[in-house]
Amino acid sequence: SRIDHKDIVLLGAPVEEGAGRLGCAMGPAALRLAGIGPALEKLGHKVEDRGNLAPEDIPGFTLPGLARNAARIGGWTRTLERASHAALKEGRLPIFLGGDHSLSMGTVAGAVRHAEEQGRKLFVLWMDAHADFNTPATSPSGNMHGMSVAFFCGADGFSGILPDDRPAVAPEHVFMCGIRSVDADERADLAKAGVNVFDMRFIDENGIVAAMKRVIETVKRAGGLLHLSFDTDFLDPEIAPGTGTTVRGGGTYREAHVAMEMLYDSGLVTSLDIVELNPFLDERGKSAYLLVELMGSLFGQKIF
Ligand code: NNH
Ligand code: MN
Ligand code: MN
Ligand code: MN
Repeated sequence: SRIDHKDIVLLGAPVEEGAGRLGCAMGPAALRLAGIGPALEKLGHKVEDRGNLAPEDIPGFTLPGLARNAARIGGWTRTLERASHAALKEGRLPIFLGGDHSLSMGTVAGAVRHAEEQGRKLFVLWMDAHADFNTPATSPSGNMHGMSVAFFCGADGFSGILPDDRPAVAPEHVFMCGIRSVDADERADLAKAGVNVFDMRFIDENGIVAAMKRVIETVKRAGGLLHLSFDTDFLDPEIAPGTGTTVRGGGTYREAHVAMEMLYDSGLVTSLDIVELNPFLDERGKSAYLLVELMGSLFGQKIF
């Protein structure tokens, strides 16, 4: 078999209570229907679809501040943290089929625990219109899909979801790409924490290739692991309407593809989330098919 083949596991995470509107629970089914498994197999990878996960029950759990459905999201976080850690420990490349972006609270927490056990650093590439750096104290909406990065970077305000001694991701190891909607307190916290933000203006002025080169070089130099978290709303709503919080001026078709192509060539991505696909809002599978096509580029599909 090909030497660059990956042992991929698909894990459905039909969580939708972290978003402001329902429908993301249908995301895993839509990605499967759009052919994610066969697309990756066709590229020479071994793909094992383990079906959908289910959240742990944490009856009565709440968080101080504004955090809607904290018990449900806390339960998903515990389940996904274990699933992510276990898949990486087995030497697999887990692809989490979302589901809203709160699922990254668990998937990234599991990945950083694994990285730490390996004596490696975990880097996160967050491709999104939004920074998802709110906390229950700063969030204007209370939607936990807008809090994932703050959570896995160890921000205050989330205690009781995971044990206190779990490792956090260093904010300087987080790279955000495509950002164009940030809340007021969130902006101040991002700057204070030192997260690397390639916003849409950076991409307009320098190109997405410059942003990706910086990410890839940094991770390579550190010998790090790289978790890619791909929010559907990174993409421009003209090409990906099937998501709940569209923001105009997003990544183009070719910007998204070349980013995925560069990541494939780097060989660095060790875990992945595909999130915020809301099939109820999509147009005849357009966004689901595009996401599958982009995953093709991320896993070795060549133009020529
Ligand atoms: N920043 C907003 C909030 O916290 C929106 C977050 N929505 C997202 N994030 N889709 O990717 O509610
Ligand atoms: Mn193998
Ligand atoms: Mn997001
Ligand atoms: Mn978003």
